[in-house]
Amino acid sequence: MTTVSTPETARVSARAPQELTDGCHLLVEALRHNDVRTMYGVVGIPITDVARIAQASGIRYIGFRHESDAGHAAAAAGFLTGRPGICLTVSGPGFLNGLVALANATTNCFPVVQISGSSDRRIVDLQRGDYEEIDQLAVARPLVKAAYRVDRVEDIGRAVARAIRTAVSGRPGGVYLDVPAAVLGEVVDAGAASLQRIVDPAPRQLPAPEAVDRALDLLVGAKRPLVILGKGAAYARADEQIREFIETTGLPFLPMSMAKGLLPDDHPQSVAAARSLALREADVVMLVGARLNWLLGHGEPPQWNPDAQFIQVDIDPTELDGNRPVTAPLVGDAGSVIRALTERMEPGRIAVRRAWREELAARCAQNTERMARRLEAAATAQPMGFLTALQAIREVLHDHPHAYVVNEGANALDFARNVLDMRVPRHRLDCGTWGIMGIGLGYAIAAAVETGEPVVAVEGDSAFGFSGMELETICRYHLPVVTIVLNNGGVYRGDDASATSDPAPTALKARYDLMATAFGGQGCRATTPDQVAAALRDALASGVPALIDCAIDPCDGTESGHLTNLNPKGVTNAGQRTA
Ligand code: ADP
Ligand code: TZD
Repeated sequence: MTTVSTPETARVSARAPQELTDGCHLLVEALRHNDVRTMYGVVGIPITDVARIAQASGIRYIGFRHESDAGHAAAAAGFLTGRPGICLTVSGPGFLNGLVALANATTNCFPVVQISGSSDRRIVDLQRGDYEEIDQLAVARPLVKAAYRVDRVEDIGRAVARAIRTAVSGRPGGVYLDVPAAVLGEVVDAGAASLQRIVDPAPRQLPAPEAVDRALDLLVGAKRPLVILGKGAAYARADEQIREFIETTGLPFLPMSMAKGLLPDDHPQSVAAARSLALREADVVMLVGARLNWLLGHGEPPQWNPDAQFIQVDIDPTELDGNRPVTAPLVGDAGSVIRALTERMEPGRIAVRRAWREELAARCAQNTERMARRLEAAATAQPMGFLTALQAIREVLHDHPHAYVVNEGANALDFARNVLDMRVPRHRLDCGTWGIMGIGLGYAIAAAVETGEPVVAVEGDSAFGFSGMELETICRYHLPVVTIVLNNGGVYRGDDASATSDPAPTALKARYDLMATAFGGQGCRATTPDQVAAALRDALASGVPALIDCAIDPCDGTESGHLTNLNPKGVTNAGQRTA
């Protein structure tokens, strides 16, 4: 049994020893004891009572239609609050449904704990055929940061503490906590089961002074320096330190998609509009909470300068050197690292050369002008293209800088990322590291629940379908979420020819606005940009759940969006090599 020393724990443990409790109650108490305020899940055997007890105890329980969406919601809650989101699932298939989200959260470095009921161990382990039988711990383990099982009711406090600590400390990730039905039902003296409140769940990690000086020396000698901010930098909540460092050094920066808004997109040092040039030319690149994975072309030429030297700020040392050698590793949390850099930097020592600033500025101006012309040409297109609808959305969002933006799809993602500017940190949530579809409404629900701010989910029509049933959840909880479906009638595009009388593999067809009205929300079909803007303005003003189905030209967009090159080439149907 765990001993505890905080006053809160003493109060919990000091109850009369004859008082009885059980696994369900203890689990909820353990979560409350560690400041869990919200839980996302789908109920059923054996965890229905856990949800009921949680709700009665003051934890907000949000009931979903599918565990994957509940898991994505918990993951987004983790990213947005810096505390692990909690997802509750039933055993077997419910557990498996949640696992995609748990693995995705691990990949994205979001802290989350999936707590799942599980079937009778004595039957599962001999594969005798139990209700929802599966060896959940073994299945989860390779996909998550850690997987634990509680085998005795008196270990629940310890297990919850361990799961939360693991999810949120170091590089955050997904933790699986298996609680067999027998443990949930086990009755025990309340006095025999102590709770554990974890102290300093994600301790600061400071870099060594010599590592800081090494990085500073590299920046001082750089001719064409560049900073890349990733979602790890956004997660670190070091907004002020990062802004001060960027502004006092004058370094040009590029935000990755979920780091948009960490500094406003219209910041004069942002070189997002000159991205290709910046990557190709930079000679010293400082990565802050961003990995050199496929999203950054693995740091390789020709996209990157073959002679570039890297400074990498990351909380996880195993991330370094995987793709390009790191000349100046800075291992620690981004807040502590940036503070150390600022403290040890002599004023004026880092100065960005004029030639580099001017080269970037000229390219930014050129590309911004080119984009403005594209937008102008698309502004009144009929039928609407992606850019037509997105301009209308951009105009409205300009007056709502605190609205959260959730974004998924292929073309819907690529266009919206470029068109929708962000001005506030951690207000954009998207497909992330895996390029996963299905995060949309789960992320949107969590953003609304955790922050109370309005949420606008900009969805491709295929992407929306993955979590579309959660529209009912949004309506049931009266959440201020506006879902905008950029409906071009298909995966990628809506104009593929079919080889048979069946629809083409990419074809889709629906009036999504009717779903919203079916669930008691506002539904609207928009065919012009004025209608899109008016419907969005109304929905944001009223704060009621709404869906705007935007009729987009089926011919707009490209196969796989910006990722066409990742499709295998092979031969055409006529046996020719694909170009
Ligand atoms: P992006 O997709 O935006 O480029 P990635 O998800 O690839 O970002 O990278 C995020 C990185 O941030 C991960 O390597 C993770 O270890 C790191 N990270 C997470 N939290 C912190 C933190 N508090 N401080 C520094 N690095 C962090
Ligand atoms: N399944 C999952 C879980 N993730 C995926 N990324 C895919 C399938 C494949 N996929 C993409 O990569 S994008 C996409 C799918 C199905 C949908 C694209 O169509 P859309 O967006 O309607 O959402 P656009 O704007 O029409 O391109």
